[in-house]
Amino acid sequence: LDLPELDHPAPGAVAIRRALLNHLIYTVGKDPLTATDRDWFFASAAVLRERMIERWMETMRSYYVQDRKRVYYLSMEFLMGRSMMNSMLNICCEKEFQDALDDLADAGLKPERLREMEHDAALGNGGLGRLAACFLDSMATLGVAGYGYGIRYEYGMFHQSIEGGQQVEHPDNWLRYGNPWEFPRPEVLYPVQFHGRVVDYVDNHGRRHSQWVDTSEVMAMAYDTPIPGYATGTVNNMRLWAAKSSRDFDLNYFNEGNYIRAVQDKNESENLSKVLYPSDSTEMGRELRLKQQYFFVSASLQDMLYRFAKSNLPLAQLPQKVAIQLNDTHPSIGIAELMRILLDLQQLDWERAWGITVRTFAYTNHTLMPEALETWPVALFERVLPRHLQIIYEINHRFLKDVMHRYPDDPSLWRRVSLIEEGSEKRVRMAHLAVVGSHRVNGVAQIHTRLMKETIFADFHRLWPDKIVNMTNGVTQRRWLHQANPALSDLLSSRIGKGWLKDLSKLRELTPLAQDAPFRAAFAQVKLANKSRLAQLILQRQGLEVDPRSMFDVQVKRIHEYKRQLLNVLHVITLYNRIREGADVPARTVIFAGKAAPAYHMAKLVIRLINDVADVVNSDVQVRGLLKVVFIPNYDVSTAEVIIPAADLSEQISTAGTEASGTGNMKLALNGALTIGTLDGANVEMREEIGAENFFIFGLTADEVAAQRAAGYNPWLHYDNDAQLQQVLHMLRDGYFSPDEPGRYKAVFDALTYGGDRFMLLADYALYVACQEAVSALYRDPEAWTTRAILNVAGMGKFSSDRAIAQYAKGIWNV
Ligand code: DL6
Repeated sequence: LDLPELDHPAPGAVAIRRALLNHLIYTVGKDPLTATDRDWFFASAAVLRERMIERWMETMRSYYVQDRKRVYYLSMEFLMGRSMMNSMLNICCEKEFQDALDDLADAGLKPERLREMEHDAALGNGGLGRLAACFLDSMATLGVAGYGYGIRYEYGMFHQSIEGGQQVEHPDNWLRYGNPWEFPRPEVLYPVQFHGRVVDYVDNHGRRHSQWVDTSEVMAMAYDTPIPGYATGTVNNMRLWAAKSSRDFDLNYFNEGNYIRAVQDKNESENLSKVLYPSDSTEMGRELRLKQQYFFVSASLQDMLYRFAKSNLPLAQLPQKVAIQLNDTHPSIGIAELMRILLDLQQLDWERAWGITVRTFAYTNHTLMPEALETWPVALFERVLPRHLQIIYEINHRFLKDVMHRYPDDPSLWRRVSLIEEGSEKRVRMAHLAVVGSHRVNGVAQIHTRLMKETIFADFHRLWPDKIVNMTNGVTQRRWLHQANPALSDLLSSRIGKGWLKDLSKLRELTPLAQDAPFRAAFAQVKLANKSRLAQLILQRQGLEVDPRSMFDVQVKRIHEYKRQLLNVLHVITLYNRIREGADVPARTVIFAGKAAPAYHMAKLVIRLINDVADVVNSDVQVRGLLKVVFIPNYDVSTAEVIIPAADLSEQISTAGTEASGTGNMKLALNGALTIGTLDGANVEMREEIGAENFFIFGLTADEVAAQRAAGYNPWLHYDNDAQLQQVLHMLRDGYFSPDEPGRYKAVFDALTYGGDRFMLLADYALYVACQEAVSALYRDPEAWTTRAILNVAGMGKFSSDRAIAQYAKGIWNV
């Protein structure tokens, strides 16, 4: 190929350029003359992957040779997003790689387009799945021998479009062009059993045993993805399981000449890993979901025990060599499965098996919302996993015997803590199984952990006062500051060095710089550039122009009643009314993004309302450019990476006591947004770190919410005394924003008033509006605003997932 030589290549760039061309030609099979952007992306991924492989093997080998204790993070969700930039950074050739890409412009490569060619790996719904991804990054960076185990869904989180103001879901066919980061392992294949029945038998020594027989079988096949740590040789592994039929087709049907039926059975088995359930924070009691849970847990446990067996240690030592972290209750069937393996296959007696199990498992709770705590009908369980149900009954029997012994006069306590919920339909309580079967249970922010101890797990806390611990969440600064916000990353590094990439507490060194005028100017400049970049995206995606000099007021997260996007809308309408009455306020662009669970009617109605309000506000000349409302469709990791660095104001306004932690709150503050929020989740700790004077807090506290709820919350009290609120609510009720269908938002009005509103929006409305006024006042003083924004960044050192993982390692995993 006739390519010009590089002028001043960074060391390594020449080799990378050569490797890129080689891979384009020999791996992707394309001539540079005809290569598309996507071809170049695949060539780049091949180069990066190649540079990870040796370290990956070396890491795995060293864990084996050193017989390291392994940490297995079991999660139904891993919301990884894109991997290319992360690999570049962590494999240490970011600068060289960029140089090589720039120099290939002559060969037809467009570096700025390359990034966009990568499809997000969206194997998660939101916070819980993204936390798992941040934790993998931090485990690799800290050198923890951590493995992620999950499901390789063929279809990830649905793609959201907005049509006629409403959410429409489309399948996320993320594997269509192939996934360059994964390694299929057709030889790593485990059988997973379902259905069947249990038979009892007595062995030669007269001991009774059980055996699960006549099962149907699905195979789990492994796909491995390397997880590189930052500035370390460590490359860990994420192993995701895909379902494969145990036979290509059923020979019986085939012999009968029923070819179609034979293939149909194969498809049904493979449906197990077909699609991610697109629902967070609500229980979904579907058989397929239970099967997905058992499927990946069973395969993962077989894999771990295979690895453990290579150490030739007795099973009694499993807890010294293996820690299993349950990411929510979704994998908690693992407790019964390990018991089954130890009892039925290894023939251990109950006490020994139980001791091993409890010391191996730990459980992270991510929600206090009762409707999100999984329970399964006993009848369903019995059909799908009959032996596990027996084991759960036995766990419960022994546990309750102990409780009765300690609290002989408290039958109500026995009922409350039982693993089985009695009622018209008996159900298995997975959270109780997880608590009883784990040696540690953790919440994800201080307030959440306190409330766990006081509410949903109060009885268990009384039984085991040391079991429940706190592990406040964190996010990886590599993705959420360095990659997402390269200009801010450079600015910070130019003043305090790059140490913060590995030790986020170093951000404290920024504190004095808040008083440094040139630094403030540079900081404000970066923010403005990020806002322009977002304005560009909004223009491209929606054809809507927004002013980067207006305040970017951002609420991005799943759409859920408890997160109260609706409260934000009430404020927007209030502001709109005031502006129309002539008020002079600093210009705002209120930006929403987020997906609603497809069956969550109220959440979808809120999306529609936001879009309807946007239509009215954005086209009203009386608004004089002082207010714009935007709903950015299809919020995903990549979109978050553009929105978050551009935010001035971060909306974290859940009803106190409902948001377990939040992690978007952390990402936004880390990028210099000021928070307006309630004393909920991690907001509480962020405010402590950042300083109350730099944080906009409003609203009822969790204790006040509980007290009002107990006393009987009366929304009309707030309605009756607030003319401004009435005006806003009447506009909703009477179809101001939906003239084509005046009754469209009557249900919203009703939910906030007659419905008694669990999330108490009206109780917080006036306080919220007043707090927003304080926000506007501060925004009028750009120097003061920027000072506080810098102090926000400076105070975020605690909220790295590195810190969180270090705490898990010490406090739970003992590694
Ligand atoms: O812990 C991660 C994340 C928290 O930050 C959020 O506050 C919480 O809502 C979320 N929980 C879920 C609920 N899923 N379930 N079950 O996603 O976890």
